[in-house]
Amino acid sequence: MNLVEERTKRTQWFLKDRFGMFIHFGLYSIPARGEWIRSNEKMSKEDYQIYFDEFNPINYDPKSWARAAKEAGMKYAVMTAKHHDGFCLFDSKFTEYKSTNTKAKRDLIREYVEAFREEGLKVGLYYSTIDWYHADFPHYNDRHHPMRENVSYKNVQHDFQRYLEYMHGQVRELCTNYGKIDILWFDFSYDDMSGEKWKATELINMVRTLQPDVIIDNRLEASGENAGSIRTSNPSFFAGDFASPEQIIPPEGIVDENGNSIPWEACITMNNHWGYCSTDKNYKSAKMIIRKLVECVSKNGNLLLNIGPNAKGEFPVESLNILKEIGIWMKNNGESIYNCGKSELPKPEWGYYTQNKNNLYAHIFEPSIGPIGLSGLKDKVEKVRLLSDSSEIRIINPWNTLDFEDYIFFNFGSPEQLTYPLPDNIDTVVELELM
Ligand code: H57
Repeated sequence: MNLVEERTKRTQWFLKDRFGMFIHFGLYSIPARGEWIRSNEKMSKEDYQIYFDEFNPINYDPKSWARAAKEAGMKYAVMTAKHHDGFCLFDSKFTEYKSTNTKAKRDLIREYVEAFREEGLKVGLYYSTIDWYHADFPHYNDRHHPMRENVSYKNVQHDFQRYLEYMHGQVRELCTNYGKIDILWFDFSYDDMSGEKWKATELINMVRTLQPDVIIDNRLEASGENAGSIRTSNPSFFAGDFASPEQIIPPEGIVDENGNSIPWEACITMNNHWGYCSTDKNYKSAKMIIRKLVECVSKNGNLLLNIGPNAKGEFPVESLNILKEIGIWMKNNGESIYNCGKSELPKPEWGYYTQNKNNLYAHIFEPSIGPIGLSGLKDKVEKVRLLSDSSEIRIINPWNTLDFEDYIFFNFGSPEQLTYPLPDNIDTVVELELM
């Protein structure tokens, strides 16, 4: 098998599951101004140390997180084992800067993987290649580093090889001590901090030996398009298994240079921060998120929806409410998401199609004043049902219209009431069984 075939095989479950939870949790949950606070506010190690000294998420209960994820219809999760600030939520023997050395005294990652697996969810780990704590990570003049303009650090030497040993050692721990890991989510590469600079071939060889089936994102490689060589027909060994567009749903999905779809996952925040931000109440509505999930699937993509738990280790109440609302819709309509992907039909004006073999799902976003037209389906439809309750929807001939070649029309309500409107809704899903 070549690399592309291996990727296709490994990502099969991922493309079926479609919907996952991202969790950004760490010391930055305490200042509650987002996970980039140390860099944004150019904080020294000492400035940031107060959060390490204080860290004690007394209500950390990943079982309740796992239940919330499962009830929302999510099938997998990815949690920050280490973010850019270098703080480890797992018991690494390579550092003192870890949750087991805080007041919490717990290996938060161990509890997370156990809790999520118990709920039947697949587990992923986020590991930051960037590290603002480790003394051997380049700091001066690095455009992201908190100490980038601190003159007292100007002449401090670093030994990048030593950092790489640290990074590889920690990835080895994560791949050895926590059972089967389903996703590794590296973040990120830029400029020449990319690919073999991370000793990526060696790293991925090790990962594949320890976790043969794990799927890996595409961020060990830098690229303007955020996709690296994964889009070529000859991807590098460390190109990754899926592309990871951040805070964007690519207009046409993501295809390789031959136009074939490649696995991708849009990661999206609920408000405007990954890490908990107490003042950011700018939450997307459940309706919008559901529609964005549909859009991803209609373009052969996944959605990884983020939660930023607070310093107590709790999901923000706004996030919980949104998850609940999503869960209600998913319970009734999940069939149009799981195992589904892009339809060959062009995007309809009233919403999106998703498709699973002979089952075509019409996601109707736009309220309608009357019969809804679907092109390209004349004499191709066996039966039509409302997905949420399996009630019959009959194909009708709208009165007093020109004969639209190749269109079918259906209506909600009785066929005599030809103007029965479809109310404004989250997403009314109509299942069409194709011949
Ligand atoms: O963990 C979340 C998310 C999943 N990725 C992290 C965020 O904390 C952010 C990654 N952002 C990358 C970034 C931000 C500024 C520029 C890159 C050109 C190349 C690199 C830069 C400019 Fe910088």
